[in-house]
Amino acid sequence: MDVIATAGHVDHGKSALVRALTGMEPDRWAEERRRGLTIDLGFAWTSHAGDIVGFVDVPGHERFLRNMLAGCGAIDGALLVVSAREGWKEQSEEHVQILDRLGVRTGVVALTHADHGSLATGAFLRALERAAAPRAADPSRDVVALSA
Ligand SMILES: Nc1nc2c(ncn2[C@@H]2O[C@H](COP(=O)(O)OP(=O)(O)OP(=O)(O)O)[C@@H](O)[C@H]2O)c(=O)[nH]1
Ligand SMILES: [Mg+2]
Repeated sequence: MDVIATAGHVDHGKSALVRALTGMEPDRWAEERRRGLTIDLGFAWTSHAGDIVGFVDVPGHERFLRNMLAGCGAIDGALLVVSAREGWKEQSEEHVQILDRLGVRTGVVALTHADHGSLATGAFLRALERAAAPRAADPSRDVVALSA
């Protein structure tokens, strides 16, 4: 089983994407559902090509950074979620720096909210440029535009 952790700024669509990919609800607590905000780690899984793929859904809000850190300590890859509407934000950068320092070298960038406006808007293009920017220790990072 491979385990993938989400990463990215608050409200950029991490939990919605995990829900769409697995059919499972990653926000476990009533308070999270009431506030529409992930606070604690969420867990979901699906099967792919005969194997199980597990997801750890992390909070994007800066106040819950410790929970994000707890969730991505032993993962096989990251699903970095960047809203095409808002573009690259503080926790996009912070989470990527954390993943870099933890040695997570495998990942996919999901440009969410692709249904919001044109894929040629400035925010979308800047997010794409930033997310795909080559990093010395990160030779490949696929970027996928989607809508959950
Ligand atoms: N239109 C549209 N709405 C989306 C998309 N993805 C997520 N949303 C909405 O965006 C809002 C935030 O989505 P979440 O999945 O809660 O965001 P999050 O990144 O998990 O937020 P935190 O866990 O609090 O950091 C919700 O209202 C979602 O329904 C998308 O691709 N298109
Ligand atoms: Mg969430």
